[in-house]
Amino acid sequence: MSSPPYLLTLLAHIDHGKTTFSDALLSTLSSALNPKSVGLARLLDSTDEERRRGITIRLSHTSLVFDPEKFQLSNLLIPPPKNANLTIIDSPGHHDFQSNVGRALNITPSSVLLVDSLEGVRARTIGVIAQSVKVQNTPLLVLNKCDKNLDTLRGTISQINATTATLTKYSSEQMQENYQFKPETDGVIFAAATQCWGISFKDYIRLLIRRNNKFQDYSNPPSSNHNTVAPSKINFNKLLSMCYDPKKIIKWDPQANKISVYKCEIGEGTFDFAFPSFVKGIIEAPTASSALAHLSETNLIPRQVLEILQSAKNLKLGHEIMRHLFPLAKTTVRAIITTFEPPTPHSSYKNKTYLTCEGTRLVDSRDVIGDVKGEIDNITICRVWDERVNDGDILWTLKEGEWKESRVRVMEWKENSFKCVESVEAGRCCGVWFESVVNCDIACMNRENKVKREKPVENEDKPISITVRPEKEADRSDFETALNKFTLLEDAQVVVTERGEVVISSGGEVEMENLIHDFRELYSNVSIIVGERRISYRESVAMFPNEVHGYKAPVDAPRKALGQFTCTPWNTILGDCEESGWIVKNGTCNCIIGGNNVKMSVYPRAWLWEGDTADTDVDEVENDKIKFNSECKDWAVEGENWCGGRKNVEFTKEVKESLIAGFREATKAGIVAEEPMHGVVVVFEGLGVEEVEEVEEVEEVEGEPIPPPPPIDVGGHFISQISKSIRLACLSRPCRIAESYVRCDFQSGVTSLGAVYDTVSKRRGKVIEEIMVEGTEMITIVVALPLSETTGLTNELLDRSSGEASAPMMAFSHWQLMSLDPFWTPTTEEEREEYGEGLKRGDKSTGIANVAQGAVRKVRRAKGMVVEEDKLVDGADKQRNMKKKK
Ligand SMILES: Nc1nc2c(ncn2[C@@H]2O[C@H](COP(=O)(O)OP(=O)(O)OP(=O)(O)O)[C@@H](O)[C@H]2O)c(=O)[nH]1
Ligand SMILES: [Mg+2]
Repeated sequence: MSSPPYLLTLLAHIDHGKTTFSDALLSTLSSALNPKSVGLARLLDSTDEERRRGITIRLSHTSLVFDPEKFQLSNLLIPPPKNANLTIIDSPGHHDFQSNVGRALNITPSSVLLVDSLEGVRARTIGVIAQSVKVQNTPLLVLNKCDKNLDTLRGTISQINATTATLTKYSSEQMQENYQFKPETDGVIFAAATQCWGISFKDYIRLLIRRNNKFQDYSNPPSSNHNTVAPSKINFNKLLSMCYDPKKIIKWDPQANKISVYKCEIGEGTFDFAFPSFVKGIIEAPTASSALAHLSETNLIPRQVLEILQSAKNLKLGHEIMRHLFPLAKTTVRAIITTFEPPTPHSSYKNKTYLTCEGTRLVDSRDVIGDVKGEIDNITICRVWDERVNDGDILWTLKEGEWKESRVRVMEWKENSFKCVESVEAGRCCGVWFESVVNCDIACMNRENKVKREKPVENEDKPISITVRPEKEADRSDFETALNKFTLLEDAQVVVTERGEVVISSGGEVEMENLIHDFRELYSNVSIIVGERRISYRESVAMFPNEVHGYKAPVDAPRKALGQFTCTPWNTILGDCEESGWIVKNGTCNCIIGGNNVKMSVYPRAWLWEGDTADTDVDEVENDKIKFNSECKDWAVEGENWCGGRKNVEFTKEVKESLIAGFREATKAGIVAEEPMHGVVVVFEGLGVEEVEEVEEVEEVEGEPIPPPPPIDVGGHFISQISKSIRLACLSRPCRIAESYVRCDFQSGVTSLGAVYDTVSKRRGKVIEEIMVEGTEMITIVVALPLSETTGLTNELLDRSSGEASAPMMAFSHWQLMSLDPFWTPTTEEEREEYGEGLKRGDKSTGIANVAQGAVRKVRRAKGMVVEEDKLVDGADKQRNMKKKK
């Protein structure tokens, strides 16, 4: 029986070599693969789609058992368990599938961060580090593709450390420490996954020292600057840190039998020069014998080892020698054992295997058939990560930080319902019913194996949506069954709108394409029609440019603003508003609902949208919160919206609850295009009973108490009216639309830069960074681009750069407010002169490129809402009736 596994997730930007790395481990630790097939077999990319695209889409894992003695690792400070088990999960590097990475991270305490040593930190490298920081998942660092580059190791590590430092800025000191990679430890590996070798800098120093077996204890630090010191006096750790010093070079002097430390110029130190040239001497040698000659010159490899290598006839290249001397699996295993705590053996669970599930969603018991129906109320959909889970096992479950033991029943989805099964194998999805908890976060055999987690995995943004429907209406019931299954087992977000439309959302175009492909191929046996791509926006309000810029908010100038397009809910509210005499002005609304007079104000949280990047200044958010708290009672937060009541006003519990309910309803769907509202603060100023003119004077009779005022009716009508008045108050502020931005990261040759920048600026993109890739003519370009402008970007870049630009890697970056007013029409004399009286469409064809208006129209049209398009035909010729000549 194998021991509990070291569980690790492989993390990296796309194509940095995760799947190849797992191939390399498989080739050494199992007999599944020949080293020559590493990188070609890609065993963990098993689905057809993954093989066709050459990228990882689904999480897949493999469990490897290794014998520490075989690797001569049993003499380590922390002895590894015998027959240790290493379970690695290969995750996708493509941004669209980032939620899969989050799921893997949530069930593994540690990870391996791979970075291409030449490309360095890329968009998804930042993304995966952020995801890993969120769940406090400690990583090892593997600088991969060292066969291509060994010249910029220091720079790449500094770049990675700078990135992790920024991302752990607000974490504990321990976390900040864990995320600083030190090349002088075993936790940083320099590897060539395709060649199956991996060496740590410490390995190289070990060679230096092991040159003479007498040098085992190094206690005193040497003095630098040409002083030669006996190695026996050197403290190993001190020595390592000296070796990393760019101004010192350390050499073994065979004649004097001493280690000498010399002062040197930057870039000539041990780490920057001696170590890379040692490796290069081997791998760049044209033949195995010249590589061996280099090794014997360096005098670092014991003669016996060299002789063994010389006699091995099958060695053709230096890479093969590297693989023999420093097998990647061994370096990795050593790094894992020395960096991570050993998994606790679960001796109390003899005869039972290790299991981890990941709870995702609840299913109603109506979906279950079989003998268990009566006792089952909720089923959690789980994925089994290791070995198998048996029906009736007792598992440890974690929910809201609390561990609890619970018996489980396991079932599999078969023909539209869950059926109990005896056991479920690793890698499979299943339904699990927990006897004593509902929807736990994770479940496993041994709770000590799990690290504590502060937050659940992030709720990823899925900005791209499309609608699907069955081709024939008669197939709807089959379609819905398929959809049900799809929702349960795939990582898609599926929403059925009020209009009955089925909307599938995803993180990007590739994920969407893949989801639709899977839905068609695996789930739905009826033909489906896929609608147009839909992008979500957010709605907000801006500050008061009214007085400053002569701005007229729609409420103050209904006709002009509405000339642009009909905004149905607005009209309805306006009607109500006129009838009931609500006073709406500059973000406040004073309304009378059922005899109550409610006053509220709406403020924009303007800072939320300031700046071009996602990193909102946390201090500023805090300041705003303090300001809000000093004047108001903080009641509720809904997304990025806040609501509260004035401090000096008392609201009863029922009134407060109804006001919050109204606020929630109003912010769920904004007034302009029913998109969610963001960055809005609603303050309830007061509530009173309206003074009605003909109120009977209540005569005060001496001695009798004054009758209390009539109770305030705070039912459904009150809530909906509050919601309407909040939306109306929002509309009396300048309305704004926010769009989501992606960070695109690609490379281009210098010659095609002009065409590339032209493409980017045409799509309203902004260049954030340009970095020359060292030793090449290529430039890495990072741009922020609105998501709506990314359709077809890859092809356009390729076309315009004649194939020189690489396909852009996109990752969600931030939401940004459009400065344009979607209600804008020419009002001043000059504007009318320039743009004319006529109504203009919100697109570029008419001279006014009002992107905000265009976006609103698009969303409204997609949602089936009324859109009053420009009916005027500018400069149209007189229409003629074409009579057919007989
Ligand atoms: N030269 C060199 N190429 C490598 C190395 N490791 C991987 N590659 C190549 O890099 C490419 C991508 O490797 P993969 O293993 O598919 O990368 P991945 O990180 O799994 O990619 P995704 O799953 O799509 O995120 C392949 O063409 C590999 O052959 C390496 O050590 N050296
Ligand atoms: Mg892969």
